[in-house]
Parts: sequence; structure tokens; C-alpha cells
Amino acid sequence: MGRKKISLIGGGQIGGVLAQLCALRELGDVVMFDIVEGLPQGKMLDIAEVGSVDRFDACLKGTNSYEDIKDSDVVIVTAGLPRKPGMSRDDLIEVNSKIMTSVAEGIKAYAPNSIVIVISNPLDAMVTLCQKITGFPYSRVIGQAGVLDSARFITFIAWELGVSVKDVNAMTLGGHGDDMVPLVRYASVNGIPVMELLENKYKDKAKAKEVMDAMVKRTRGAGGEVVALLKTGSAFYSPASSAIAMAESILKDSKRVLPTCCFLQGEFGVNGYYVGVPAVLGEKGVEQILEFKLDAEEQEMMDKSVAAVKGLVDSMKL
Ligand code: TXD
Repeated sequence: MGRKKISLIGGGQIGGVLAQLCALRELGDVVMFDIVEGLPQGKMLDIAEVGSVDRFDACLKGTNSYEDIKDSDVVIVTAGLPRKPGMSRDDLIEVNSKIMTSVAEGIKAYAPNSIVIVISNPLDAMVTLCQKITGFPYSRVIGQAGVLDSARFITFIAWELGVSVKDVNAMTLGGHGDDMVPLVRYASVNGIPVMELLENKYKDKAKAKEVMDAMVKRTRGAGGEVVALLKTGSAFYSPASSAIAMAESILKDSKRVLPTCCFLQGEFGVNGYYVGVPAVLGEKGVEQILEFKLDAEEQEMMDKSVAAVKGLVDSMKL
């Protein structure tokens, strides 16, 4: 049995971390494609030369030719510009649509059986475009946003309560924009509702709600917070780790339940759009969407988030 093959389209900030994580976790052989000559070759050589130190066996190849992504099991796309301070993700749509069009054509031609994880922004629109151009089944073209948005929410909750991030469970749904939906009702510390713990901590319901509202707000703006600090570029360690969690579940057929940007056909009241929802990821890609009933307030937030996704996707006139 040969090793799995992972291709990374885009060898920038996120692409580099993706390659290193694939190698460290021995997920398979890795190809990094970029249009810049020397960049993917240099990064992959750099990582390959430390295999003896990091104790991994993997073939790593940098390339400027789509032919090298042939027979990929998983393709992860980060090609595209990142935001600058003051920009919204949506401001990237024009330039990144052009890039995504050429990338999707390359994947369609050379890796027709792969499962594609899109990371490029604006995420929900770029996944939609990638699926349209490749023509792959919806289950094989997905986007990474929710794992990261949820991880940020979890981090803030853990810091607030002084507990390990490992014991906090929380999820965000919806689009990867400022209207994303952090699910407060299901946020828990090993099953104990976070709101109950906050009420115990502050002995005051109103104060507990105020603290939670602030964490929800920070989660929604967390990408922008990093952009503002970095000044050039956007978050890259965390999006890479998040996409690797999805890729690993697919490559190992683990069937993890991860918030994933999936094409919805009626689930959560959404029809015909890519939106973040809990999904089972396995060797076939999205194997199930786990639907559950949102309460009125959550549904209202979801509808608002979906409306923003629709506005952006419809503006592409696909
Ligand atoms: O959670 C998420 N989904 C995200 C998404 C979180 C943070 C950032 N996210 C977005 O990922 C970000 O807004 C960007 O749209 C992408 C990539 O971010 P990254 O920080 O890696 O950007 P870089 O460092 O600028 O790298 C982009 C690379 C760069 O090396 C370019 O040469 C390459 O993309 N590029 C291309 N590669 C292949 N093909 C084409 N046409 C191409 N054009 C540029």
C-alpha cells in the first residue's frame, strides 16, 4: 500500500505551515504548487532536509506545474491574496476569483478524484466557485472556516474560565464572516454548559451574559484582530492546523465531526449554498451533515449569516 498524496495549491504563509504539519504527522507525500518560481521548491527542500531531526518519512516536492498533483487524495487550496488591515474578507473577491478559477481548472484536469479543501478567502464564495469549475460532487469540495472559528471561541472560553482548552467544546456555524454564529447554548466544559459556569462565577446572570457576548464578539472579529496586529498578511498557523484536522479525518477515514463549509440542500433551512455546519468527514469527504434544531435566536443569526453569504456568492454571477 502506497502513501497518501496531499497537494497544496499555494505556497505562501498557510501553505508552508500545511506542508510542515503534513510531514510532522506523516499524513503522506506532499506536493506544493505555486506560480512563483522557486518558492515551493525552496520551502519543500527546507522541510525535507529536516526529516532526520523531526523523524518523518515523506517525499516533499515543490513545483510550478499542475502535472505534479496527479493522483492526489486530498488537495488543499490557499492560493490567493490575504487581507490587509482595514479590509474585509469580501474585498478579496475579485482578485481571488481569478486565482481560484485557474486553480480549480488545474485540479479538475490533474486531480479529478481528489477531495478539495478550500481555505482561500472569501471562503464561502471561493468554495462555491471551486466546486462549480471542477464539477466535482459537493461531498468532495469543502471549505475550512468553522474549525478555526470554533477553536478561537473555545480559546476565549478556556481563558475566561481558567480551564484547559482540551476540556472545552464549542462550535460556530454559518458563513466565515462577521455574522458567523457561535453556538452559545451548546458551549460546554466536558458537557457542563458554559453559561451555567459563567453564572456561577459571576453570581449574576446579566454579567455572565455580558461576558459571553464579549467572547462571541471577539470570536467574530478574531481574524481581523490578528490582521491588525500583523499588519502584513493574516493568520496562518491556525488556519493551517484547522485544515489539517479536516484532511487527517479524510485521509484516515476517522469520521470526525467538524464544522465544515458544506453545500446545503435544505439542511438548516438553507438550499443551494455553501455554509458552515457540523459534518462527518471520512474517506468520501462529507459523509453526513449533522442537522439539529436551532432555537429562534440561533436561526435568526444563521439566516443573517446565510444572507451575507448569498449576497456575496450571487455577486459572482456563476
Ligand atoms: O480560515 C480561513 N479560511 C482563512 C483563510 C484564514 C486566514 C487566511 N485565509 C485566506 O487564505 C487568506 O485571506 C488568503 O486568501 C489565503 C492564503 O493566505 P496566506 O496567508 O497563505 O497568503 P500568502 O502568504 O499571500 O500566500 C498565497 C500564495 C502565494 O504564495 C501566491 O504566490 C500564491 O498564493 N498564488 C497562487 N498559487 C497558485 N496559483 C495561483 N494562480 C496563485 N496566485 C497566487
